[in-house]
Amino acid sequence: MTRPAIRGKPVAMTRWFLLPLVALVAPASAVPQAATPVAAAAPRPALIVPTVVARYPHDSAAFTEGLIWNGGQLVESVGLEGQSDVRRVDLATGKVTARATIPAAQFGEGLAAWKGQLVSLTWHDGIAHRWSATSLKRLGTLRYSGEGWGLASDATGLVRSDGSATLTFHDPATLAVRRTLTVSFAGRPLTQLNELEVVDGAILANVWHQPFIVRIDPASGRVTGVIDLRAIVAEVGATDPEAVANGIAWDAAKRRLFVTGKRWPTVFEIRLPR
Ligand SMILES: [Ca+2]
Repeated sequence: MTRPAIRGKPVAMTRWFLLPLVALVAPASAVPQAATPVAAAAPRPALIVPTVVARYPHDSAAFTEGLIWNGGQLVESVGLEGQSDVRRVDLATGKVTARATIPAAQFGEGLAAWKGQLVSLTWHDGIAHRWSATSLKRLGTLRYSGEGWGLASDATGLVRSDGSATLTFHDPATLAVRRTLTVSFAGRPLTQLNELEVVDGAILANVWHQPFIVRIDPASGRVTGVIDLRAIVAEVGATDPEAVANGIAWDAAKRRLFVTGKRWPTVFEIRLPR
């Protein structure tokens, strides 16, 4: 591909941050030849190159839409109409130890835990399912407006993505909207935010169809870092264009970060540089 230019200069391949970040904010053909004043003034996010410290098996049929660490296991939300479920998964073996199915007409999406319960989204139905975290027994449903993509919990409630640059913070008991946040990358809104996880107060988000996880300041919405999954995506070697990175789980007790993707055969435990 033709290398785009930033601020009138050609992009050197050794300048790691330009091509991937340009790809995140706009198609290369749409990148202006000179940065806008807003973009020029915005701080450039840091590139974060993770180290893979362990690999675990993952169901290569699972269309991963949400991933969390809960009660000593992974819990995963799997999508597609007629195939959606929420499942508890043994990390070491990848075996499903409990499963709850989503109604066949619904497309399962993001998943988060809140006080002994799980909440899972659906893509277009505006229905969130509530489950017992331990048994996966269905406890009821809640309603929300808009699309459901990713979901995560922080100390105060739930945060949802919908494929746009907006994150919506919800009351965890009712899903009432508390506030919204526009996520910006180098001064521009960053869309396609997908699977979410809250790690040490920052929001991590997969960017759909990109081999990156962005780290978001929950107060300003600014992307402060980009976790580079390109080596992991290359290792997976998926040929299906929809087999994208879309699972992030954080084991806070052991400070382990797990990533996987749709139909990936592997869950990667990664470590970020300090
Ligand atoms: Ca997650």
